[in-house]
Amino acid sequence: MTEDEEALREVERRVLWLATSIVHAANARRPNDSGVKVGGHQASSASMVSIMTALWFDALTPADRVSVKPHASPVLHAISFLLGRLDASYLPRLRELGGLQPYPSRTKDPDVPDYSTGSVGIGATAPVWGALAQRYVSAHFDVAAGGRQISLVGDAELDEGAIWECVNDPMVQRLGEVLWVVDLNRQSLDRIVPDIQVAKWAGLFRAAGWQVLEVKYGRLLQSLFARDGGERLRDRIDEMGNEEFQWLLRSPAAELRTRLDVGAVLAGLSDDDIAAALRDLGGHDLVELRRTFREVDNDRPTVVFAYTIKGRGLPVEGHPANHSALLNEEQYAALAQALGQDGDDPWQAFDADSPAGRLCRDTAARLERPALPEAKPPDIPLELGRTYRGVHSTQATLGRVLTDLARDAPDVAARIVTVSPDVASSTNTGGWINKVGVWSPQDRHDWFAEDGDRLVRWRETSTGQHIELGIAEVNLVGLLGELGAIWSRVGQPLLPIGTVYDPFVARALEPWVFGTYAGGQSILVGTPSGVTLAPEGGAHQSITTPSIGLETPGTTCYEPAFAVETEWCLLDALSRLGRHDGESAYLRLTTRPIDQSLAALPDDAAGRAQRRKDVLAGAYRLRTAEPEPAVTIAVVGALVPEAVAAADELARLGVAADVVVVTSYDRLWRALQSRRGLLTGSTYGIDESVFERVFRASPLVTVLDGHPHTLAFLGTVNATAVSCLGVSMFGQGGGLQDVYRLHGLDTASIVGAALDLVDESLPE
Ligand SMILES: Cc1ncc(C[n+]2csc(CCOP(=O)(O)OP(=O)(O)O)c2C)c(N)n1
Ligand SMILES: [Mg+2]
Repeated sequence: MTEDEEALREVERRVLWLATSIVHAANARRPNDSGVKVGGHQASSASMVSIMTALWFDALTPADRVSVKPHASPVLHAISFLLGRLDASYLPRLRELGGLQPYPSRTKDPDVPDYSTGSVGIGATAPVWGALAQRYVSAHFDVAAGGRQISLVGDAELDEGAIWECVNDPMVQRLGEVLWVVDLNRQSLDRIVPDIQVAKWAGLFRAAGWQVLEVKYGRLLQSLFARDGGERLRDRIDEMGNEEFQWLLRSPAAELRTRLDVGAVLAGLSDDDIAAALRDLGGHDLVELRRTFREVDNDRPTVVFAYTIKGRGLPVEGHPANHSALLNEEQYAALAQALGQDGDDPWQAFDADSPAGRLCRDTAARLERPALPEAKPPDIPLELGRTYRGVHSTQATLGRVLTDLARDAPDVAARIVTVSPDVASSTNTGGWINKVGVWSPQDRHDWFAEDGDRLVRWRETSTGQHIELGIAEVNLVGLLGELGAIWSRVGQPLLPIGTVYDPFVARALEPWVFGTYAGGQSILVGTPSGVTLAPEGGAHQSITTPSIGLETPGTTCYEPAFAVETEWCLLDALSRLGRHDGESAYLRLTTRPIDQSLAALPDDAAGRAQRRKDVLAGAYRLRTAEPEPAVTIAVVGALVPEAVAAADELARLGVAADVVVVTSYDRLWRALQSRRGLLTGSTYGIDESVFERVFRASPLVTVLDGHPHTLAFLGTVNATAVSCLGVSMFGQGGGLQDVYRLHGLDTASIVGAALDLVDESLPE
């Protein structure tokens, strides 16, 4: 072994020790009076030690970014410590408040990782979307291209649909900077992964245009294969299922010769030699790993299947139940002895003058990244000054505002990037796309350029600003998250807007929330929403999304009713992106055309400014009953015409009704929490005075094209009775008024609910 191989081995052993100790300290050494387990994953970490040592201490460049499988976070921290990026005082603080996070976290770990992971499958795909975001930003702004985007993936993560949706997207097969290394330890959480999956996976990757590499055998096993009769041993190992291999790993060394039954090739080997050979997999052989990483192509994505043993080097290695297993004190002491370490003083870096110490120092210098420029998001105008006359839907307004921005605020428009999973035209972003073009990493010929019969001109260039994905909502939010995090990676903010049919927000929900958790800032537009898309039917009707919008942290949800409100809300959302104190937004829109005169927008500048302020605070009073309301109708979005008609009808019946338009139940809820001193999270846009301005004490009917409970909290604003109208059953296609009637959202239902409340409130 050469001197630098020996140094690398030394580092590998220390990384195993530190990673195991980080988990041990959290569980066995830190006082825990709650009885709740602390946890951590020593076996999952051990599985990845050699791969990560070979990457960091040999293969990586400073431009490369790596997403590490969630359960190997201790390995990442061990490496950070050895590279001088993490203070030793953090090492005993895994899973402690303010300490090291259970899974790599970009927003909370002191040694900031390149990607947050935790939800399996999502962290694995993030670097693919990160690669696209990096390419996009370097095609449009002064940002250096390049750098590999690497995922270190657990083999059971390949069960996740998100993986295959991502691999399958046509844009992905061109991304030569993408490298996935699969930690093929044949184990998931509960079990040994059945049979042999790797041939199937390799075929899927190849069919999707990826380079597939394997690092399967260590050099010891390879030398045995080269002996006389070695083929028999190789065939025996290749053909055995995962379960049998794991069983052999757990078998006593003395039994292996018989259980393998491969004849003469093992002659002359001791039982312990055979046990060592069986464990000699490529994913634990630094030389083989190094060699394999050098074979990676640059013109297509690559997946490396690295064969490993879960728990390698620990007493639990290969045991089917080792996922959450923790070494006991005795086992820990034995490990300390085997690795020449001290369990009572575990946090040792290398002597600076030793070969391993020099390797750490040189690696730290090699991977040093230049300081980032400060991200400066553009100033976003408060409004665009357009007058919206006639009939408009909020969905169509979205497209209009985007094209207006391209004309009136080019520095803002230059940073906008829209993304759609095959619904760009049906969500009304066609005009914008015609203006800015579709982005493609390479210019592509438009075969239909001469065809005047198309709503969207599909001009694909490296400067376009719309990214079109296949129909996979999970991919949409994956890309949105990375476009929305790019400012924190390269110092250039983007303003990403994704459009999706509102019912499919739920399909993308968990990865969308994860992207926000990980620090991505973007705008998701769900449209059309609710049952208002009436003829399109029950399959496309969204019901629970208002709650999702209200309850998702780090996200402001708006549901405007009129065009000008849509403009204000979108501009407000844009002004929150690409900044340290920023956040995401979710806009719930609809295709229902509404007469804009119903908005009764004040003509004077002060009145208009006040309306805008109220809209962004979450609600404004549209109708004021004189002298005071017997009932208030609080209505959201598409249902404003029914609420106004109901107020007219009530007036005819001698019942005075206020109409309040709720534009952000999210901000209203938070303002209410704030009023009680209970607000946690962002205070941006929260205005407690909105309640005094807008809501007068009277019984309240709430009307929402979504689940009725979402607005129930409004009854507490003035401690009044409240009746909540909304959608609580699966619907069906039909005319708009028929559907509203079916769900009890039509004018008559609102009037009925209001009269019931008024009756109840009358003195006996
Ligand atoms: C979306 C999601 N589902 C389930 C889990 C719980 N979980 C954590 S690790 C794991 C198995 C991971 O196996 P693998 O990826 O092979 O990693 P290993 O620990 O074997 O390296 C599961 C199911 C999770 N973190 N995320
Ligand atoms: Mg596994």
